Amino acid sequence: MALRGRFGGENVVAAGYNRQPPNDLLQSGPYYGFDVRDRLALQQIVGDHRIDTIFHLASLLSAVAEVKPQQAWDININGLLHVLEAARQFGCAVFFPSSIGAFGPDTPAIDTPQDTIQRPATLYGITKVTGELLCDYYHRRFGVDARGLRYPGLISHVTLPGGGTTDYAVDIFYEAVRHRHYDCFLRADTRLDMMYMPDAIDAAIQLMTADGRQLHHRNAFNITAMNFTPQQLAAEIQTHLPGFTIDYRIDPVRQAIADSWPRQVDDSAARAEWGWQPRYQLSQMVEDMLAKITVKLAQG
Ligand code: VAH
Repeated sequence: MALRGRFGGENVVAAGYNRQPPNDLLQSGPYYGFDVRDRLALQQIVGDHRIDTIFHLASLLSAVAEVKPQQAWDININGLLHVLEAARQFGCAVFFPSSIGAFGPDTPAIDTPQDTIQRPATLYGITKVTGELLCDYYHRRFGVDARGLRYPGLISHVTLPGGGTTDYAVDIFYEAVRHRHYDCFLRADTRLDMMYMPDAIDAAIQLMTADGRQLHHRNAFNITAMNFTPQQLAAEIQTHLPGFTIDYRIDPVRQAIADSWPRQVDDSAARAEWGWQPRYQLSQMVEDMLAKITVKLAQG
């Protein structure tokens, strides 16, 4: 919907598979329900609509990918390959969402450099590193204008959590509004980079509309907006909901995934090469999330 607000409903083709699309998406422009592993369906849509840029977001996330690694490889890699092949065939640009999950326990965890070791410990992270390499290959070998961002945990009041390790930073708001209490599956001191969804969307559009000649990197840019622990997030929520309490019931799988990721990345390359500058910090994000989710839950 953000792309339609920016470029016009009829100029943005939306596609999805797993979830029922919201009515505003169905009513504001073309929508297709199909599996990104269906190469022919993808090529048909890209060709018929003369797509010029593909924002490719289909992926299984970190925690669910550890449960279904073979399916995650199929969706995350073969889906991307089909997107890159369609881009090669029809001359499209491609946006690829990588992740801080593309780093692993051997990566410097503080001020993680733009160019550093990437040996992720999860299948999800392996698909993200592979995706970055594949996108750069298609740019070098076939001239596809592929660009990407290593997103931190993304926080949205629109999309419900989808099986990621950073889902706690969304779940907590629903539980805070509903029950004034949250049982967090990560340790209180688990520090991770995070970003509010409006910033994440703006960053993708800003990267894809930047002058490609100014880019020294492409896949993918480190990017972050804020950095906090569950304890700090809970404390900020308590400034708005004084009765809110949090407990910790650790999920060892997701804790191990979070512990393998950087604590805080250096995103100076994104700031220098295409002017990245986040708008939302912790307090503004919490205030907006609580307000939006209060309305959402009141509407049923
Ligand atoms: C996940 N939300 O938790 C995603 C993201 C950095 C985290 O890649 O899997």
